[in-house]
Amino acid sequence: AATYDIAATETKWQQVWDDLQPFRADDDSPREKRYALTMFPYPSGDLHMGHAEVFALHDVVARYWWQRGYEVLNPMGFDSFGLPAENAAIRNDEHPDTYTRANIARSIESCQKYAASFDWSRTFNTSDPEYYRWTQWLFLKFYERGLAYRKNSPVNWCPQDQTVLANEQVVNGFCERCGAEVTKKELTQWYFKITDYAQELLDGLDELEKTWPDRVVTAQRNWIGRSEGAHVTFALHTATGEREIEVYTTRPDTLYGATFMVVAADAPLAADIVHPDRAQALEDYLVEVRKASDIDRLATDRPKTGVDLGITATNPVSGEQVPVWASDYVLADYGTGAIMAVPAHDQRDLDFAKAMGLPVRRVIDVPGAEDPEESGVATSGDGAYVNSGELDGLSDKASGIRTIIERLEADGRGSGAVNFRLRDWLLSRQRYWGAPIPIIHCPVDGEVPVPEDQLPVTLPMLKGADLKPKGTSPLGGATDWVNVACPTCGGPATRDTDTMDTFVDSSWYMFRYCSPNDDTQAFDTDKVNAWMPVNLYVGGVEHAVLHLLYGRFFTKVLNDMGLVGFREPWSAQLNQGFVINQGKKMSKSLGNGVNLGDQLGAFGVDAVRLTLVFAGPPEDDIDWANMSPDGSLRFLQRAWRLSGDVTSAPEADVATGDVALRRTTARTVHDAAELVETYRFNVLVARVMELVNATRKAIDSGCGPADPAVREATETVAILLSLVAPYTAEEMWERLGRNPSHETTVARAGWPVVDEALLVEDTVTAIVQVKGKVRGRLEVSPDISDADLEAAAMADEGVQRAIDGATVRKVIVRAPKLVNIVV
Ligand code: ANZ
Repeated sequence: AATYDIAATETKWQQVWDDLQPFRADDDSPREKRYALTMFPYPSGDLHMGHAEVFALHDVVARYWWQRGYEVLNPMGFDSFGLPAENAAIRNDEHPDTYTRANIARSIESCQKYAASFDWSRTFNTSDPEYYRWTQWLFLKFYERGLAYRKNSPVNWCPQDQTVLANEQVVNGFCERCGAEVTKKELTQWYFKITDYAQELLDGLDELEKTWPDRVVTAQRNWIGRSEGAHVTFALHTATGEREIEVYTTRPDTLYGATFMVVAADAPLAADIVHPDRAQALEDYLVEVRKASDIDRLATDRPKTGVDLGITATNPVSGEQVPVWASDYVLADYGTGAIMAVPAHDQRDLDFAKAMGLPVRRVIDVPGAEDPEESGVATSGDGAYVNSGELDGLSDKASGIRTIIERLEADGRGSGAVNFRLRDWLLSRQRYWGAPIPIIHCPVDGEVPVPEDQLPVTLPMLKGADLKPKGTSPLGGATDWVNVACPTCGGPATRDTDTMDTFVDSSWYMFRYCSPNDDTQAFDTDKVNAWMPVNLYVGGVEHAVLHLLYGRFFTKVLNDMGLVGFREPWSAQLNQGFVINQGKKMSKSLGNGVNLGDQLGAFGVDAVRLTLVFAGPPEDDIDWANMSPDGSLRFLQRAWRLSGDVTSAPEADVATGDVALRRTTARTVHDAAELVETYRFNVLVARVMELVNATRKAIDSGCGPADPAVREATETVAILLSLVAPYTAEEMWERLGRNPSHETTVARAGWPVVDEALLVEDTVTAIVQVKGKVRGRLEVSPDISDADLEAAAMADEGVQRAIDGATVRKVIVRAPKLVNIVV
């Protein structure tokens, strides 16, 4: 059978597309706008199978929108600053700048060969000074608003990458980038005050829930972690005098059962209040604590450790004196860093009490539950309050909580409170490859922002310098760069030597694409408001609480600044699965990596794209070992052969064509739209395959190749395939005589127009009676109106013969089944 030459076809159409630039988004187009965005890659290598998958899926929607007549913004750039690119560069013994530029050039070429419908006229890299100038500008705007600040606190430290990390970058205790176990360090670092937006970030999810994947919404809700409870104040009796200590609890109703207190061992408070006799013990303990990750510290099954601080506190409702301990199971930066321990009803408190021999007092009598002190199992269920003063007699939690909060408020010892798990976003990094923080430290004036007209603060190249992570920023060694005059007093000052994390760069890139070459501002507000919010954002679920949370935060701040007209950047979202091989994630150590270039070489771009789209629902993982790109290629050749068989002219009147094939075509087009809009791209491919089969059958053993319905079906195949297999679609279009001199592209041909009437496939048989006898049967639409059915009955020849000129006295119509004519 005839086949087309893959390599020649790819070269030919790339040239045509280069000339035509069919996917340039025009800001001034009168068409309705759509913004299709896919997460931009880190240029730490060339494109791989994962990119091939996302770009193929994403392109179905972008190309569909073009065909439907929208003006589509589908940009692509590179998240070129940051650890992934920097680490890869260091491994390759190259400067990150040269290294990322080379990768970007290769990736663009690969994307173009891959026929991804990106608008390359809008591309940028986050490491371009023209871009990071505005990243720095935004930092300064946040700083002005009090949303960027520096503080000293225990922070996550990656011993491998030798830098601090945001909480969001610590995944189950390990570095999100390199997998090393994260430890804690006490450091002064820069933060964004994302916690100011905690409630709003949570509330926004109620709307996003309708169009975002559940797992992302749930991950964000849990990460923000809102809880309701109370702040309770305990009087503390230290060696140096009286002071107060506040705790956060979700169960203030268990206050009578608080038999001791625990302070986070690494909170400054612990060292402040410890009795001098116990200070050494605390210090020794701290050495151990610093090694543990937060995940370990919060684990319920971990043996409890701690130090008696040698002081007591007063329980504010019972007046009882309770001991105060320090332990690592209380986190320094959650709540107030101190807790009231209720061992009878909190498992970790009970484990601690048992380990340290502290008292346990039950305050809720949970029916059927054993005594926690004996069983070792804390009870958290509902029951009647006991040993609880004014609460005794009550038995529901809500009234218990309300009553105790009223009492605390009356006594001035506490109040109802809401707490969030979300922490401020630590953004500074002790690494080279990032946007320098535009702050100058002056011994006289303190922190001084770099004046806006001096932006960007250019990252010095430091060619030949050792950029390996050492725990402090390599920029510290660039003395000429570091030493500057203070913008305020002119005296000697130094630049901040930390750089911003990559996630800062990617928090606003979606705005920049709307006016990518504007050198007067970060982005053009009118253009941003015209294109955004993004209609569909396609990318990896691994960003659920990182990029996807940070970008939402930035958008809210920018809206507060009056720079964008909306508060959520991404209206709808789709997360693709992973491409795996032989049941496992591809990895060097397993040797199961699949090279994209090899696959493209063997089967061609279209077959690889089709395979990835056809594999299953987009969210599912694709095991490449179970795929058959050669099968995809055979299908594409089969589709292409149709275009050579069509013998009717493009002008042939399709209305005269074979009805059965026309119905199949109409139904396919109709369903295809819905399938794309509901992300069932694999089903779309299956339907195109069916249409190809039906057309082949019509040619070989049906109406024959000259029937205009065959042309209609084949042209429809070409247009639908343009969403998935752009090269094959172009070849077909050309062979069909639609684009003989390459002046257009099938990708912009427009969505096929079909006769809606052909969609009414199901008919019912209506019976027509004249004088009580069946005189006619009509095939009609199930939703035909009474009037139409009556008219159809009257027009029927057999019926007219039966009436035979007599006067019709009455017509009873029961659409769609019966017409009874009385004469
Ligand atoms: C007393 C109590 C009794 C508690 C009880 C629970 C059950 P969420 O829901 O996550 O906000 N807690 C408070 N601060 C803490 C910290 N810094 N480190 C570790 N644990 C901390 O959890 C709030 C509960 O977690 C608080 O309520 C406190 O224990 C603990 F039957 O207080 B509870």
